[in-house]
Amino acid sequence: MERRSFLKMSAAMGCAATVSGCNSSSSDVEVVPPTPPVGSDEKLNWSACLVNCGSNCPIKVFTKDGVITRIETDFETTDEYGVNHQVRACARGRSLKQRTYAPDRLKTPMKRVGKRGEGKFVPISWDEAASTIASELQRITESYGNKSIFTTYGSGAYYGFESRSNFHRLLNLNGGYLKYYGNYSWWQQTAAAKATWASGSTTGSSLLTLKDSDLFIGIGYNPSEMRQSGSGEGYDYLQALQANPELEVIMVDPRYTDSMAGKEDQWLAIRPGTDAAFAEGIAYEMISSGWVDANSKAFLDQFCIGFDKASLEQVVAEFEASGDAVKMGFAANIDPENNYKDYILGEGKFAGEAKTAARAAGICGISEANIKNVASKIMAASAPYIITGAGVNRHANGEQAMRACYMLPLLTGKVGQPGVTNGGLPAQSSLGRAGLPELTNPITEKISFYTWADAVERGETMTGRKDGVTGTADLDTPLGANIKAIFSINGNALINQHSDCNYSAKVLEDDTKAELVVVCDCWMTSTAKFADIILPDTSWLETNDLVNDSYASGNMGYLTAMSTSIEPLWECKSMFEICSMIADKMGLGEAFTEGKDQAAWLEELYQSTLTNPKNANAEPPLPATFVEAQQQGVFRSFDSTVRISLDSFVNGGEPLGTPSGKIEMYSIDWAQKAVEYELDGSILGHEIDPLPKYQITWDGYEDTATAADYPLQLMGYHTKGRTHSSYHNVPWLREAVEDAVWMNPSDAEARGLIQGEKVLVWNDRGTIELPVRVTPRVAPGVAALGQGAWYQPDPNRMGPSGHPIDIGGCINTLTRYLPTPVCKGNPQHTNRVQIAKA
Ligand SMILES: Nc1nc2c(c(=O)[nH]1)N[C@H]1C(S)=C(S)[C@@H](COP(=O)(O)OP(=O)(O)OC[C@H]3O[C@@H](n4cnc5c(=O)[nH]c(N)nc54)[C@H](O)[C@@H]3O)O[C@H]1N2
Ligand SMILES: Nc1nc2c(c(=O)[nH]1)N[C@H]1C(S)=C(S)[C@@H](COP(=O)(O)OP(=O)(O)OC[C@H]3O[C@@H](n4cnc5c(=O)[nH]c(N)nc54)[C@H](O)[C@@H]3O)O[C@H]1N2
Ligand code: SF4
Ligand SMILES: [Mo]
Repeated sequence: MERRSFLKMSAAMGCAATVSGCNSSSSDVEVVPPTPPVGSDEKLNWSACLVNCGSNCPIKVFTKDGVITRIETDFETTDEYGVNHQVRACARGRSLKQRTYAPDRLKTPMKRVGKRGEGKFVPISWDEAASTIASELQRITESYGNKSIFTTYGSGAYYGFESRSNFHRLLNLNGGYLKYYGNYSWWQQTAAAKATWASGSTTGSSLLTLKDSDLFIGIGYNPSEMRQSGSGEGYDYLQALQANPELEVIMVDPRYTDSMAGKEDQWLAIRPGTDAAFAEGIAYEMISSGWVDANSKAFLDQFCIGFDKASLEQVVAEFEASGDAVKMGFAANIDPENNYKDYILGEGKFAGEAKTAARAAGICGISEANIKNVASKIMAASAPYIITGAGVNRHANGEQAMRACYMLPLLTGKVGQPGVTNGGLPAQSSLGRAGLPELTNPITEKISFYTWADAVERGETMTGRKDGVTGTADLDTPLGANIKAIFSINGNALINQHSDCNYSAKVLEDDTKAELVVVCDCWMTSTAKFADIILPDTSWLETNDLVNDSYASGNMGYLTAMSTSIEPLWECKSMFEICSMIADKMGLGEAFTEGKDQAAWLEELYQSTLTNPKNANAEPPLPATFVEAQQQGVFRSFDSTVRISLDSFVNGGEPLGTPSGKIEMYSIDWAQKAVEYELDGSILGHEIDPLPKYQITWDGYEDTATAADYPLQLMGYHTKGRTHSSYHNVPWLREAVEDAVWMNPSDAEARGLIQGEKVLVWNDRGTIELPVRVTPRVAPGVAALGQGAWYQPDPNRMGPSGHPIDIGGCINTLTRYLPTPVCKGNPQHTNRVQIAKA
């Protein structure tokens, strides 16, 4: 069946069976779901699912005698899309009863008794926990200074007030701490977007504009699995397809994802990390055919720099004549010979190296005919929407891969028009809520989120030039302190979510390096096992708070006034209580609380929410007090504004914040970084280039050095069964979404592997054991694994890598810890492995 007729049929049927619920797009039949019976002795409270999936779905919690009886999703309002419709939770949110009562809940504060990482703890009192942390903080501050105190990345709880901000406030009252910049999600994407058009992540056109498009190309774009909320980006995408059945959809991904599942016209199975080559092959067709000269050259001349030599010569001349020292400095590093057109066509200094579709095919695995076909479709489209998802950015040199893909919309010359996007992640809408003020941090230096292990080992000598440290006097002034105290707050990135678990474990095991590791979590995670002191936090269902829709709820904004449905379990305490206690021990109690308890803070923060202009159209209108808001539960506001990327620049004449003020196909900033940054030249492809270029990288498809031992490319992806490592310990979800390494039948057959049998997956960094899923849904030569399973090395079994076998099947046992060249991000999707029967 054609996608078009399939969509029409499913629209008529009203509801297809999806996990996150499905809304009918036809407004003539309003289907009201039956209201589950509420026993007269049952109590209902509103809570929310606060993991880092981009939506904070509201959750209805039913209790009886203080015990959770069941969890329901939101179905309070209409099902009709776009009129403050329901925000339905996915399978994860609906499993919160299991998660809350999981046997591995942290029940009391604990201190380590064995070797760090061994996982041996004894319970201690809250008083002892708070006193120990207070005195250790004071000792470490005096001995090593505030720069030696660090809070790691942690995205497990998108609270409003009860958040990690409490710890930041505490540490700021103690004189400050070392902060990180960036994130594991899309830091290379952000770097690429900033270099190209000077704005960050979600600055693409909103998906609502797909009504005006005739071609959709999604490169590593999988909203149906990574934005699962019943009102999130995944749902917006489905609705957009239903609203425009004529839209032709081409998906470029090494995996056949749920975002396809019959809704695409074509799946192009690409090799991981080769998108830049694919984009170059398309660009070659567009330029060499004369299409760009005839159709978009005027756009490129007016709005971009770097397409051709002349555009760069003009910038150099302008900058040199400006008298501005910064611009003159930039001009000195610009090489007009290194321009996009010559690079693609194989002219000028690139003579003989044309980036043809045939060349691209040999690298990316998509046939020459298919590459040429995509190019033809782009040229023929009146409004192509070409988006590149963040899966492409989580690679070695992912910065370049993203930028290479961003060239395609520019080459069409149509950016700024309805139905078209610049390639960035789609614009999102949000309602506003206030958080606890963190106060001022006098420490100016920051490290990349990803380089914390380096900062433990050699922070004293890390610099801007070599390691991307910011906030120092200049590129060569060292950070000047090693990390000595680590606070991991609602994060699992000390071990599980960071690269190379075995290496991280080694860094942490030595307690003469980091002398204090504090973990605040709700469950005994792999990171918690490396704590000196464990602080058991209350879970969401035990918490009062005002939370918003998080950061990627698509066009829907909402606020949830959460109220505790059960008393804090065991001895768990909220982050506000925990930090108040530690502050007390440090003589900072009054400064921390300002004399207000949780209820007073929540009310005060709520009052500032009332005047936030983002909330002006919330339905129902926000009541006068927080307590009244808690009775209501959810407030929503659908944003039907169609945002077009770069509209203000292309149509409004506002200059961009790039050095040239224009869209930079040639990044002037990166030309400078290429000169200034010091990179390890012995690492394949570890280089910076101001032009977007496909680069052969370590562990990439063309890395012949590792290919012999490790012939398969292994890429991770974000699975429906978890949000990162969160929800891993829910048995229902482990049953619902299999944890297995995907392999193409041809690769499985070559290894004699049978569906479902246990395999070992290994490289030099480690070995994992898990079942294999033999499926044509993954490209030949590629293995794919949902990230986030819990690291669980078995000390009694050594793998071929010489490490204990990780029977938890955590992909980060195999990933390499190597910050990327430009922005020092995480290349966790770039790996090479071998696979054999266990
Ligand atoms: N190989 C590979 N690695 C990856 C990725 C990948 O694609 N591949 N993705 C990366 C990305 S994009 C990200 S954002 C990171 C995410 O990395 P993390 O931010 O570490 O995310 P989670 O694994 O969800 O860990 C969150 C932690 O918060 C805890 N938590 C949950 N609720 C609460 C609460 O109420 N209170 C407290 N105190 N703790 C709570 C959870 O138990 C969990 O331990 O992982 C990155 N790692
Ligand atoms: N269910 C679920 N949802 C989540 C999360 C989760 O853990 N679980 N995490 C949330 C967070 S914090 C984030 S940052 C986002 C992450 O969202 P994304 O970064 O978009 O997620 P990924 O699954 O890493 O990658 C998206 C797609 O890119 C593909 N891909 C990987 N490498 C390549 C490549 O080299 N080329 C091409 N063309 N495609 C490639 C993958 O197969 C996948 O289908 O998801 C969020 N949503
Ligand atoms: S995991 Fe995301 S989509 Fe699922 S319930 Fe939680 S917030 Fe909603
Ligand atoms: Mo992320």
